[in-house]
Amino acid sequence: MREVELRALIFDVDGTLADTERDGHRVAFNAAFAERGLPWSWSARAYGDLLAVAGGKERIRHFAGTLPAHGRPADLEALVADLHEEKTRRYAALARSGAMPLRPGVERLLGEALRAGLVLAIATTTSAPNVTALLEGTLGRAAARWFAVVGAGDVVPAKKPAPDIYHHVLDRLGLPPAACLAFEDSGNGLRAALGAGVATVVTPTDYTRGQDRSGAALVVEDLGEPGRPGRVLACAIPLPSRVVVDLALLRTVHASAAPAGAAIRTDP
Ligand code: XBP
Ligand code: MG
Repeated sequence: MREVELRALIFDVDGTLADTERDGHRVAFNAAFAERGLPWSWSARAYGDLLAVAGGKERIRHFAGTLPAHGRPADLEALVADLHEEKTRRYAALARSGAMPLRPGVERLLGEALRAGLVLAIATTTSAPNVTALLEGTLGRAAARWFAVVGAGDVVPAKKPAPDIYHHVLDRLGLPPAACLAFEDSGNGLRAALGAGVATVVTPTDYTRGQDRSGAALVVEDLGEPGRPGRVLACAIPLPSRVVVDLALLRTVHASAAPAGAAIRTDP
């Protein structure tokens, strides 16, 4: 049994706070490509494969590398930077418009945690302007101040599944990993959190449903709402088949979580 008290909840953004990839980031990437007159357009299916590459700039660079030599742009780095700036402008406008609502239970759990005196943080690969825009578009301008630390994008050299962003957030929180729980949607994100020693709750999306969730402390379809509990997909402790993820449940899961990274086998 873990002896350390739960002090902080660390949230991933894309796929975890909100389901932002298919109808948000992907749409913004395609609009940026069209704006620059490029014959590139990522289908929902192709984008699901491209999500294996964390980071929008890295994703564009990877995609360009898959093109036949004659289709590759001359000055790739300049193009990647320009496209990503345009894409981020478009995505932030979409996020600020409220087009991407928070996933079930997210707003409820954030409020419960704050009222109980827990610290909130964000550890994400996406760019910082996107985080601010999504919080403004879903919770209002003041919500950015709910999070003691926002670790985003290029603030660390290596992106998920590297643990760097979680190390960055833990350092700035001044908390040990054992005092925290992470919330992620993808295999890359889970490995990043476990790599930093943080026990993790996974709420998969359509894009990440089939990914390896080994090591997760809890896998649940979403955080649920009273009267609409989320289906439990895997957990190391006995739970009902559906749960509302609240602080009482999180404290139980946290207390029983094996040292992060232990191979809790889950069938995707
Ligand atoms: C998801 C990502 C990001 C977004 C695109 O981040 O990998 O790259 O897909 O955002 P997370 P950018 O799940 O860690 O929140 O274009 O700003 O990278
Ligand atoms: Mg994610």
